[in-house]
Amino acid sequence: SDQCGIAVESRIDCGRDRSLSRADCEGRGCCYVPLPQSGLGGPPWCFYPVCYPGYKMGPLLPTEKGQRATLARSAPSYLPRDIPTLQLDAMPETLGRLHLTLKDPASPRYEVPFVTSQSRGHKDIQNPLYDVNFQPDPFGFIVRRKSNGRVLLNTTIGPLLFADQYLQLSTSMASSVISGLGEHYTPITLDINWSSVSLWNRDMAPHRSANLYGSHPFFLQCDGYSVLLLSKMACYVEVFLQPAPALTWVTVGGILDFYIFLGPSPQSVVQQYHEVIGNPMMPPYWSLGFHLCRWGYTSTNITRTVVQLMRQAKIPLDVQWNDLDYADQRRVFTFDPQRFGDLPQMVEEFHQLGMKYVLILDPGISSASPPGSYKPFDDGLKRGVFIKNSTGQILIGKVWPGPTAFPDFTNPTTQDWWMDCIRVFHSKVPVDGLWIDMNEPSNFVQGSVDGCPDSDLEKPPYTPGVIGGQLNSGTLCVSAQQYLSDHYNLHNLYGLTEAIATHRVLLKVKSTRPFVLSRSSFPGMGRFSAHWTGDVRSDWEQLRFSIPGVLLFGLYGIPLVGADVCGFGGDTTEELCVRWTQLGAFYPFMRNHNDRPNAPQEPYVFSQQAQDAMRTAITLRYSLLPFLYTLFHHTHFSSSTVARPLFLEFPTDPNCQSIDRQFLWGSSLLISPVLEEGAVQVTAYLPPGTWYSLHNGEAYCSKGQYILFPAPLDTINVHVREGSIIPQQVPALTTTASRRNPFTLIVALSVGNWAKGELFWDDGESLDTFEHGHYSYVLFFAQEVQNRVNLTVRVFGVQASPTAVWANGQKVHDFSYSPDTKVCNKCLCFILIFKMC
Ligand code: MIG
Repeated sequence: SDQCGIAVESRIDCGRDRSLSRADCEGRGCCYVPLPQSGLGGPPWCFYPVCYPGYKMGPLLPTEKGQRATLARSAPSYLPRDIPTLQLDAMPETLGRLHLTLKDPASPRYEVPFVTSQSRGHKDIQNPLYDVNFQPDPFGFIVRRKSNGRVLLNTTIGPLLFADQYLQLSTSMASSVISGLGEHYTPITLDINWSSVSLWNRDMAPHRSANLYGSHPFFLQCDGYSVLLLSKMACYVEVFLQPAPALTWVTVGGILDFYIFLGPSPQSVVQQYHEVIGNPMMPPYWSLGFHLCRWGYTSTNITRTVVQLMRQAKIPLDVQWNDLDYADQRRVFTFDPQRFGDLPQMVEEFHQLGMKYVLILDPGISSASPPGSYKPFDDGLKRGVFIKNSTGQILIGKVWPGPTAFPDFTNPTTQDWWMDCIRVFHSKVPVDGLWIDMNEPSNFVQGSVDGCPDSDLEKPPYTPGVIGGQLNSGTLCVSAQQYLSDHYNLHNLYGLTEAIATHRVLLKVKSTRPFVLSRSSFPGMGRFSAHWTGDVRSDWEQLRFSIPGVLLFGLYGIPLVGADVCGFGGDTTEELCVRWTQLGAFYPFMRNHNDRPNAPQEPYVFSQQAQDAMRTAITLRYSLLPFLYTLFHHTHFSSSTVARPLFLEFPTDPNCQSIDRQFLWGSSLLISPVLEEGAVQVTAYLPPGTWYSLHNGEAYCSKGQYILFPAPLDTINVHVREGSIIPQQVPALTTTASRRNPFTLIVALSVGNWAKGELFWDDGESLDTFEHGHYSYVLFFAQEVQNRVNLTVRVFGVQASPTAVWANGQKVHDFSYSPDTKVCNKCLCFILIFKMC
């Protein structure tokens, strides 16, 4: 009938919960139209008719924050335990941000409390960028961009389902180019050809179509600029994508909670998203240096030797790490009395060298030590900090130390206990930062050593598309009890809550900017922690996919991110490790890390030629750190991205839409690494305009085209965008030393013969320097008039009148300083100017 005359690409699956025969399908009131190919993975045979009965919407009434309506369904759906009555709230929060929620008014369900949106209330919003229209029966809504009438979302294409353990909503999308919905191993744009992604945090080495360590239910429409976020949910979410283009959210609990961001540019969409989840933290300067780690530095002496060999090779190193090797029987908050007996002295030595030290901290607390011999567990037991099973006993799983209990970081008592554990440990071993691993949380047995109960929570009516097939695979029983709710509702928050607790402790203990590196993540984590992309393999494909991996986390508001340089799993090769070090020099977070059984991959183990190439790459990074740091300042203060996909900077250039083998730092450095074995050239896209080689200033005038560049083993291609000034500093073996070196500038003139740039500078580690005014802000402006380049430097925030100003090694006599505004004109440095082509 007409009701089933729906284009194949627009069919919405009526049998997601199980596969249906014709009779079952028609019994649901759905259309059954088989297709020549098998239904597996492709378009469904059983799909909803044009008009499928569902909720009916009552009148919209004004509230303080917007409008509210009640939805009711008269007949039950095909799902167990329908919620018959729902409350809809539509809340215009800013001109570009609309918030919609659908919940069960009768029994509150768990909502994530960590999202920090400050809504101003709709009364202040005069003329928003959006229009919302509701279809009352069956319920659906349509969001349009007011300026051009373009439909951004349309949920009338399928029914709303809202049962106790199954919530579903479908919407059309404005375009088929979509990014986000991490954490997954994908290119930067998602495949919408009948694909699906599962958001359920899991300890899983990155590979295709697996659910990985973090969950980010956020997507960006690269050319539609509409975005949707499902934020107050930490339970299982699955998203189905189809070529209509359309998507369907399915979740197994909680509420439906959407933010729609209207941009209009993709860059402003990202900003609007970060306003809701919170801007990223300002990292300590040293954390932008080079980090070196491996699982298998089995003693302090071995660890010391690593540092010595790096210094002998004259390769910069800011931060030396230790993995689990340091711990006594792998129990956190202890150190092995033999192999790591002098750990405190070793850390002290590293500090003397101007270096920092970070070590790993797993959440699992050994529960099997003899009573009285392991304080973190004994104390935690007394204070009731551990997650309990469904019958109220402490849930015991298995991780590296053997049987372990899991701290419940949603409990304030646990946060205090964590503080005490770290404080005591830190008083002996003054670590500079903490690496929180295994916090999905990871468990080597399914659920617990005693298994899990046979319940609806453990086995929801809908079988999730996760690795292992069950929610409790590789983690805790989801019926386990936490302070705020069941683990079912909190699972995806475990890493975030641990990161918050750990950040807070470091803040208290050190009173400087905390450095935390977390494997698991959730929206908002960038305020507390950095992230690495987990157990990547040492191969060329993983090298290539590390770029979208890193760029996507920038969109998610976690800009301090990198993949393990040279790969974690398997043996690297010299060539791969050189190329990875070159790319890694442009990850916002750069750490070389390796697994125990593999061939060593510290820079100094390779040939002289490879070492030289690595030194060149890392040194290049060090010289650019003032620029990188300034980008972090902007991201922290006004929310942008550091490592940036090209489409964000050039949204109207269709060539940029799916580029993820190259990326930008901010808006002015274009990085084009070699990602293929044996290659000594790279084909790189240059967006329209003039780009200068960072190495020799050679200019390329691009019409928006691919250009073939030489890329011998010692070279990574980096281009400077016309019109920009890049502040640099003479590199050194640590940032402690490089921060004392002279600054230099690269001035890349535009067609109009001008360039500008900026530098944010402070002591690199104090808290809230920007908020307290303890910083300098330098603006550079250059202009060429009649073959004379005139460079203006204005330094803001100079606390006292400088006694002298130097430029290119010569005293500047005509600088001026104003004590009122604390601005100094003409205050630097060594300058390099690139000429136009
Ligand atoms: O089950 O601490 O991703 O970086 O070296 C493996 C040992 C546990 C996983 C981390 C990896 C780390 C390793 N850890």
